[in-house]
Amino acid sequence: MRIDVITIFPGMLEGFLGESMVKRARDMGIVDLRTVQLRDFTHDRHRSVDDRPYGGGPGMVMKPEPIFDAVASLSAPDARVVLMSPQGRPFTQATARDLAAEEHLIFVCGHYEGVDERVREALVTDEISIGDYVLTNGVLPAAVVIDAVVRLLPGVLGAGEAGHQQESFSEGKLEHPQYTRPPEYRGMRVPEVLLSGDHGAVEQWRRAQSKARTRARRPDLLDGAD
Ligand code: JCQ
Repeated sequence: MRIDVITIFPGMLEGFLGESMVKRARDMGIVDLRTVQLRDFTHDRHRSVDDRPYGGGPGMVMKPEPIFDAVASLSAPDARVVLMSPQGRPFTQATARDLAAEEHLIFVCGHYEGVDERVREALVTDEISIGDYVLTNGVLPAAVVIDAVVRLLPGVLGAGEAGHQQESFSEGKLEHPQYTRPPEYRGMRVPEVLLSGDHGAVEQWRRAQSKARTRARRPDLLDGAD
């Protein structure tokens, strides 16, 4: 998969990408990930990527020309062009699976008060939000989406980790509690059933725990959403 990220803060993304599982995927040649400096597509002396809003008001708006030119420089007519913004459709595991099936993703990271609406009209194919809060720019949201997508690409997770994808959110429920050694720590015992060796009983216990935890913390998931 090819991923391009258009931003005025490429260093923010490179820091994350140089450490995470995404680095492993890059080293293995599974993902070809590049950052594109938006300021390289400006034409004025100050390399401006934003300007004052027509109609007045506070804040600045991202200019259309550098964004259109940056995307055009990638000459990728078939790529999905993803705008990260609080106004987007909420990001879910289903969105991650959908994007993981693509050949080429281009992320446009917004800043300031927003982007000129013509970018949405004529360039962006997907507008995605990672949650109902406002950040200073779209780089961290893009990193979140990239992380969720890249771990789904074949070969990125180890054999042991891969089957795990089927559980939890993919099945629409929260994870059951997990324990490892020792069997007692500071007076807290691991539930007896997990030490019993009875795989059927363990499975039953985990299912019940998962359901109870989902009902308590995320009842919205039990209504069949995603
Ligand atoms: C993404 N949840 C929050 C901030 C404007 C495109 O316009 C803007 C983009 C941002 C950055 O993204 C977020 C965000 N999901 O803040 C303001």
